[in-house]
Amino acid sequence: MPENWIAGTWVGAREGGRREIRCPADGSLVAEVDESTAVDTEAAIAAAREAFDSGPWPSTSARERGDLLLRVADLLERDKADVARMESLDTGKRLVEGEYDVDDVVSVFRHFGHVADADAGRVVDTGNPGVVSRVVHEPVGVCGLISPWNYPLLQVAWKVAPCLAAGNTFVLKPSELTPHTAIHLMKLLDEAGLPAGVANLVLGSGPDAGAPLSEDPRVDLVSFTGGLVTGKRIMAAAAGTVKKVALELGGKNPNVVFADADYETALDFALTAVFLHSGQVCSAGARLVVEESVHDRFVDDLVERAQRIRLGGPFDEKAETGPLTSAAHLDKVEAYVAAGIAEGAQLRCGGARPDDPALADGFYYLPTILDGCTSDMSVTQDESFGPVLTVETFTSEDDAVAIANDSIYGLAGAVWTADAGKGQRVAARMRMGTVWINDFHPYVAQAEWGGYKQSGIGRELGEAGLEEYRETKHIWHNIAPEPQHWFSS
Ligand code: TXE
Repeated sequence: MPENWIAGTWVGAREGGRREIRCPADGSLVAEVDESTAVDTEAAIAAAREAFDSGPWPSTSARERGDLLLRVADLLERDKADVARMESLDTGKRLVEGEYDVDDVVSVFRHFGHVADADAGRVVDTGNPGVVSRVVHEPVGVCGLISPWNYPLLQVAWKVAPCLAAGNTFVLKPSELTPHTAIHLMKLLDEAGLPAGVANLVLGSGPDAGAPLSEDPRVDLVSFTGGLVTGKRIMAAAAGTVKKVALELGGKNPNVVFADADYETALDFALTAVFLHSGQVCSAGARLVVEESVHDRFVDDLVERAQRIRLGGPFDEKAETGPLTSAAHLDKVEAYVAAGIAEGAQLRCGGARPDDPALADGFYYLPTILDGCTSDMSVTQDESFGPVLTVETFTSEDDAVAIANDSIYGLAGAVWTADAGKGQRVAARMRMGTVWINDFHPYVAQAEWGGYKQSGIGRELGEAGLEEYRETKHIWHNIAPEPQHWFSS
């Protein structure tokens, strides 16, 4: 079956390309899918344009659109087992994590389903009884949605659900590494009753299938989640036609641990913060900033526990985390660690691929801790997106804040302390879109998510998540027009 979904029909890549999707856990072939090029994306853009300009979707009521999203949430729950399995095969992540991800996806569709009609605009008091003045929300138009491979369907849901809630049409280009759940989502949108041409999907690489979404004048908005370098490229390309741009570009997220924190809990969460999904999480707590007085014990204990983390594939019930997504990504993480050691970081554990023959065909990398780091090293500044923790120390609250903020990124961070006042003070000074106090990673669809500084532009989820996909118009209605006689002639 062809895998591009364009104008309500499954079509193959016009130039006939195919791509093998292999499970990163063992290299096994999952499937072959279409590998599209710009011609396919242009056809998808044309379909989305036509559906926006002439189709019924943009003018359906916001409640109808919300109801459709709620139906999609129900369908995803129905298909949870299959969707989780697809996600785990494409990403190599543990099946249980694939299942958690589907639950999160459902909550995102429900959130935007509920809020779709929550804000119909407002009436403005002009002081003039002859005028009715309203501020209304309208869809932006055709949206280009480009998503990554770490949480494939969740990242898609964060874009697709608000995009549809606001009445837009879209072309989705998921990561070429993990296309299956996006394909399935198109089937569910169709089953839920979405008109043809509103949702369009093209599979393929970023430079070929993705690039037209930030260049084509028929696209009004481009929303991208991925790496900083690609994000800058997309923003520059979008400038040519002044598209609306939404970017989520990851981070180098500090996890600040004060000596008075609940020791065991802070230790446990410091591990999850960075080693969950082998560090392939935009909010990964990859930068431990720990108070000097507890540093030695804390890092010794972290190393001891990190060395016991069990690696394995999606269906290995003993596994605690999985592989990296690709050979290229594994190479990148290895080079990052080598650069850190060359800069003077002290390798405390990991720093290599595992020697277990059962893992030899997967892209595994051992949980790695680099101690003795400073803010001027590349390892504390650059995102590795792998299972690599850097450790820095501080001696005062001001020092902790300065180190935590010494980054071009500003996506997320955490502070651990038993002193509630200190927690609030430090959190208020941390320049990040999300700060956890005595926690790491949780998010809810009702609260905004997004980055300060070079971590991105705009907000996903929450109320502002819908704003990204809406234009706001002021309609001034003079209900008693009369000549003004401004000019006497
Ligand atoms: O991402 P890319 P890559 C970070 C992480 C990782 C780095 C690179 O540090 O090591 O990014 O990963 C599409 N026009 N994050 O190379 O290139 C591409 O096809 C249009 C953080 O895998 O950013 C895919 O669909 N599209 C992150 C998507 O962009 C283009 C999640 C992401 O790919 C394109 C993943 C182009 N010119 C990686 N080039 C997060 N924020 O969560 C590529 N793409």
